[in-house]
Amino acid sequence: MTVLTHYRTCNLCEAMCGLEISVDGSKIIKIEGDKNDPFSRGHICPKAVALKDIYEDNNRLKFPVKRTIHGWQQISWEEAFTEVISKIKYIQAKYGNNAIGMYQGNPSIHNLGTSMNSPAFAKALRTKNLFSATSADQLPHHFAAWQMFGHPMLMPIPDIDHTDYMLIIGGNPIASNGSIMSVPDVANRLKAIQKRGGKVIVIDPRFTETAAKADEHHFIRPGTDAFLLLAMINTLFAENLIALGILAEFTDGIEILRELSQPFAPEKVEKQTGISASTIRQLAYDFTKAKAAVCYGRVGVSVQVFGSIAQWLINAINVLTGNLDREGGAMFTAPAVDFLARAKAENKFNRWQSRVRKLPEFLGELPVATLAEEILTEGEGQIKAMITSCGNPVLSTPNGVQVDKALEQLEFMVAIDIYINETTRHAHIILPPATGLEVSHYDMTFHVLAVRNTAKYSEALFTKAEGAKYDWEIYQELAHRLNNSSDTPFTAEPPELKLDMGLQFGPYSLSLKQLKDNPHGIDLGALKPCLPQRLLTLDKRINIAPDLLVKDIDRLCRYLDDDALQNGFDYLLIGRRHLRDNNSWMHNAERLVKGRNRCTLMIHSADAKKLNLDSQSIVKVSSRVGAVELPIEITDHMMQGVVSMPHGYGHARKGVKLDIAAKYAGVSINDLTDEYILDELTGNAAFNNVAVRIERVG
Ligand SMILES: Nc1nc2c(c(=O)[nH]1)N[C@H]1C(S)=C(S)[C@@H](COP(=O)(O)OP(=O)(O)OC[C@H]3O[C@@H](n4cnc5c(=O)[nH]c(N)nc54)[C@H](O)[C@@H]3O)O[C@H]1N2
Ligand SMILES: Nc1nc2c(c(=O)[nH]1)N[C@H]1C(S)=C(S)[C@@H](COP(=O)(O)OP(=O)(O)OC[C@H]3O[C@@H](n4cnc5c(=O)[nH]c(N)nc54)[C@H](O)[C@@H]3O)O[C@H]1N2
Ligand code: SF4
Ligand SMILES: [Mo]
Repeated sequence: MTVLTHYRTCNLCEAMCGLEISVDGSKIIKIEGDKNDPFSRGHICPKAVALKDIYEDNNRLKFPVKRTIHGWQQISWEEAFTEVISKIKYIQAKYGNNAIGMYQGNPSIHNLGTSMNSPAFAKALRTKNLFSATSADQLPHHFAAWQMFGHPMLMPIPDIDHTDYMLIIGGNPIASNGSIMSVPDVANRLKAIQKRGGKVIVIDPRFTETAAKADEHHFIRPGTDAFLLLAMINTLFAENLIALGILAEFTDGIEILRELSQPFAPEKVEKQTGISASTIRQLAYDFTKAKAAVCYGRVGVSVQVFGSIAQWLINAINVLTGNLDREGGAMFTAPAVDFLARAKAENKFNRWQSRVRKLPEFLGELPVATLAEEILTEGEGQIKAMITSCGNPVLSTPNGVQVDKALEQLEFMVAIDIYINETTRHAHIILPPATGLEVSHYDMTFHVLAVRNTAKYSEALFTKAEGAKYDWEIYQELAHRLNNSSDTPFTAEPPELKLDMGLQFGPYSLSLKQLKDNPHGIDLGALKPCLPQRLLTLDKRINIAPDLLVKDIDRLCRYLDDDALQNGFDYLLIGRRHLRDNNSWMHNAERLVKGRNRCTLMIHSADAKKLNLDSQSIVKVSSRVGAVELPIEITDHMMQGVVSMPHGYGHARKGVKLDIAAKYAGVSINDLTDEYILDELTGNAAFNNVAVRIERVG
């Protein structure tokens, strides 16, 4: 036996953990954390080992397949490309360019070849109907960053390794390993805050795994974070705690913020938020008392009806207290490939609207909450064909049942994906790229969002299956065939060429060779202050009170004395993540799904009692759009009146070819979530504000 050791970055979540993989030929002996990775320092989570399962998974596709009346049949790449392109061209000629829709999912950003090449393909479609998981996730972060700092990717990242006070709102990094905060080994990094005398505070409707490690946890009613944040800002002004420091020299709009926070004294928001006025005041004091503090909000505050206001106010608190761009506060990265260096301020919002509901475009995309109706509603501009890439909108987007129905009636659908799942089963053709251990890797995006500047390139461990294609080959070929006549010669270009250039032009003048010579990665140091130079606003100033966001406060005010959030139902449903899940697509790895059923409805014991439920009960949960049945889990870790279930389950649909996931099918939370419950300003899905009824079954 000749055992070789391979080093690479795990591409499954945002944490970028370094892996040490021992292989004997094509056999993986073990996958461990790479202790010499300067960023992750040996940390991994259980999902990393599942890279082996994905590599070996018999359900994973390696060659194009076509859906026929006799089932799925393998076809050649040439036949697949020819048919896909001729169908796209036919449909665009018949109905117009907008008759093609495209949805791109989360792994797009976790794959070098896809992240660098799918945009050109999407552009070649010349359609306004582009969608992605962004509008089911972090869109409010981009919106607030663009409005305040001039660019959607200029998002401040918590300097977790140097802060003394970390206020975490709507994030559960112990389970998720951090997001818009690439932070491997987060548990130890949080513990280090406490060891140096600092504090970690969690605001969440559930007492989460992160809350369990924190110094304080406060329950909050889902969707009401904007009230809490305004009351904190109100306190900062009322108690003379505003201290911008050097930021004062280039920040505008302070007086507007003072005025608009006036009606939101802590006492005024107690009922809505469920947090006492004294606690809110204390949070504001403690935040300003700390040597360096950071307020960080993640998906729990993003996917709610006031997601954009909340992300804006989180940034605002960091600015008002002088904690933006300060060591231990919220900082900006200096990545080795710096695509922001040449970026400029431009309008990227509401340049067009969706056809049916007139939802606004942002960053060239429309909100995914409108996808199904754009397919189902007849008339000029109706979507007749779809391309999905790295995405599973049937399980991941609001009112998944309707998305399912919509995809079923398309004239044509192509999926660029590695599995036949809830979404791709509707495709006529699936184009599967090589993935995981078969591809090289560099995190274009997550180095921009990391708590420390590092750079790392990973070579492919295994060669792809013979005759298989890389993602960059697929996207480039598709784009080429759309843009050129069939006799124009073409060879695909590996992403390494552009990566090498990006590194050389970057702030550290690195090269691909240097990264190859350093397989554990290169440490480029802690985050450093960079304002006002780094700002991308036209006037190089921070706008702490952007008009669009200020105007949206009127909408918020309508909820102040009102129970509109409950929509007449008794319970609010929120989501949750578990360390062993990865959105919808990793339930086909036995080692991650075995054991206790995780697809349960968590409910507080007092609520269970009210509903006459015991620990063995199955409940029917219904919302405006649908109903599901699932077992409950009684726990006082839930806020009363709030229930939680994970997303990404619901694999029992007909035609799904995921043998292991089928045994742990569960039900989909997005059969309950509502495509009309949105952050109305941006159209982002508000998964966490779905009101539901709960009944005992049997
Ligand atoms: N209710 C509720 N819904 C949610 C959320 C929530 O918290 N609550 N979270 C939202 C969030 S944050 C997100 S990001 C979205 C995710 O939404 P999606 O991105 O739509 O869903 P995923 O489950 O990540 O699906 C990934 C797809 O990519 C495929 N895939 C995996 N690897 C590769 C690859 O290398 N190449 C290709 N081509 N395909 C690959 C998988 O087979 C799968 O089909 O879900 C959102 N939905
Ligand atoms: N293991 C694992 N890791 C993942 C993923 C995964 O599916 N599994 N998905 C990846 C993806 S795509 C993303 S975007 C990230 C997300 O990373 P996180 O944002 O850390 O994800 P969650 O664990 O969903 O944490 C959201 C928290 O918000 C809380 N919450 C819900 N509603 C509200 C509210 O109205 N207000 C407040 N204050 N809190 C609320 C929830 O209870 C939950 O604890 O995780 C990534 N990492
Ligand atoms: S935390 Fe994320 S990056 Fe690290 S091993 Fe787990 S899945 Fe991979
Ligand atoms: Mo996400």
